[in-house]
Amino acid sequence: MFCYQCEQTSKGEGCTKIGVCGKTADVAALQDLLIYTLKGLSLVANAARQHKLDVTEVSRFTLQAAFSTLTNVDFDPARFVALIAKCVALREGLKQKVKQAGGKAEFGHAAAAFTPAATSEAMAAQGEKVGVKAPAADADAQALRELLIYGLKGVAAYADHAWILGKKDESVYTFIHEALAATLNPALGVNDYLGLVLKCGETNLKAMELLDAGNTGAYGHPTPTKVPLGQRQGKAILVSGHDLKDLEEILKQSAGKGINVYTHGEMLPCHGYPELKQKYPHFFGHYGTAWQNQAKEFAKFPGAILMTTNCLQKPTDAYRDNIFTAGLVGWPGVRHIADTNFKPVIDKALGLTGFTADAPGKEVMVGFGRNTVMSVAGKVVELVKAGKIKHFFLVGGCDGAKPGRSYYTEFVEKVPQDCVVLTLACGKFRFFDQDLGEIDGIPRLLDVGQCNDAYSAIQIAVALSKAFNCGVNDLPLSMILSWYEQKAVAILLTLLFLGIKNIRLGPSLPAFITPNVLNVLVEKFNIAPIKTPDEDLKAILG
Ligand code: SF4
Ligand code: SF3
Repeated sequence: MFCYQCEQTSKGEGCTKIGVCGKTADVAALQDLLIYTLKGLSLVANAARQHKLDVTEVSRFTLQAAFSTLTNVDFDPARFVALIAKCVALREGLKQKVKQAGGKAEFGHAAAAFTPAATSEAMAAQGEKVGVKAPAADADAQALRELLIYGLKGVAAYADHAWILGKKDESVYTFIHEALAATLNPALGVNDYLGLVLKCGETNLKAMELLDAGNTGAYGHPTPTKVPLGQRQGKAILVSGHDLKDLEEILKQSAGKGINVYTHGEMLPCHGYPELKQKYPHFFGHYGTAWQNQAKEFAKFPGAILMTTNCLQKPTDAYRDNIFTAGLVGWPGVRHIADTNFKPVIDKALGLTGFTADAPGKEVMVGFGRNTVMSVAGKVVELVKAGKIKHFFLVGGCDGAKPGRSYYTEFVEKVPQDCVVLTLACGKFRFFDQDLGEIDGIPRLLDVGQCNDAYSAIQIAVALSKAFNCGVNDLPLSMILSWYEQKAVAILLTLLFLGIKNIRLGPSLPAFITPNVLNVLVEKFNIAPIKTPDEDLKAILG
């Protein structure tokens, strides 16, 4: 086994026996084999497009399959065996169509002709040979190839979320196929890959724009909303992950049954969507914090739990019977709901005690998406010009279990009173319930949303740069980012594509980046690892 795709990777080098995330060696190898099979499918899809053939089914499959290999999504070997078989079947079917359309029968690489072995074990052995250590021009090209593949997994994830909400863009899927196929060429060098990773960032911007249109089109623009962190007496369902459609379905299907619905992790910002919060009075509040605390938090939740994509951890015995997975999420032996009929979740909630008494708690504010923030842009500009707001910090990204992540809590605590903190994604749980107060009616802590809402944060930065008549890099704005999985990699590539400089990244730099590649990123984008909150604040504010 060798996997180093996430921030949590063992010793900052690579997981070699079992993933720190809980991924087993066979699942790691099957995921590598699936990516390899997708590369072969991509070669055929590229040829099919040249012959103007319809590749809709192949595109959707590619998104789902790549998303399944994202960290903390699917740990079930059986699901990967099925995905690999389907990938080969789609590839062979598409080959026939290409041939009938007068195209070639050979695709120049073994990946397009590969046959999976008969057993899961033998397939895992095949996967071991085609993983991250496959030949490349040199170590730097290999590093950039893996950076590209992880970025593509992130793009696939966002494009899949968007597809579920009816938003599609052929250019996104075309690039994913072209880039996956390109990684099969061992002659590609550093400059080729640099071009591809920036194009990946550009494509991700499109995917995120689609997703933004999907979310706001279906559920309205988020508005400032207070979310209770306490509990209400009654039966309960907890929904975690990022899939708004699943949350909506749970709300619809559980209405009028005496069940209160709570969000967990990245679902918190969903309380800000008018079509969710205002339509369903039993959509009550938020429970718990970020994904890495789920074992502790889920064990104490007295209701049913639904895990949508992405960050699932190994369920403990304390709640194994109460948890369900949906969409692309999977854990061997955990009940999976593939068709959005959530009756089993509702029945489970009705059979459990629920909360036996009201337990009032704090409240947090969500709903500062681009629409809301832009509506007060004029006032914000005035406050900056009057010297009342000195600087903006975007403190966002993933959370995780490492102790170094307390940097982000401390950073926000130390941000001076005349500065505003924008945040998004699950890293916010390091400080989300702090009362940072207001500056002339503008809250000092603005929750832009999920990691899926990074498009909204980018639009806010662009709007501010227009209001100040300067470039985004010239704004009094600093990005202090934390990464964990491959959605964050895709967002980072988007920021680089947009030419955003001076990003501070932590808690540690990716293990797959070589010193030479890091030098390129530093030279071109002045990207820097986080130091201490004091040092970084001093360097930024002077
Ligand atoms: Fe290790 Fe991360 Fe890979 Fe899991 S996803 S095996 S923690 S590098
Ligand atoms: Fe978090 Fe998984 Fe990345 Fe959506 S829930 S940001 S880690």
